[in-house]
Amino acid sequence: MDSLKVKGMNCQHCVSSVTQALEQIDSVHSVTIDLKSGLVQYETNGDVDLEALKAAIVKIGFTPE
Ligand SMILES: [Cu+2]
Repeated sequence: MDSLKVKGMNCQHCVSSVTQALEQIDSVHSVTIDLKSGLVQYETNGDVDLEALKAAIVKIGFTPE
C-alpha cells in the first residue's frame, strides 16, 4: 500500500474523480481516499511512476503534495 496527499478535494465528487483518474493508470488498483485528510492510498502491481500518478491528478485539477 502506497500513499500520497492530495490537496483540493472537498466533496465526494472530487474523491470519485481522483479515484477514477488513478485507476485508469495500469497497475494501480484499490484506491482509497480519505476526504478529510486528503490521504490517497493505493495498491500497485509492480512499477508505477509516481510522477505519472501525480500528473494524472494535476490534469484533473487537484494538487498532489
Ligand atoms: Cu468536489
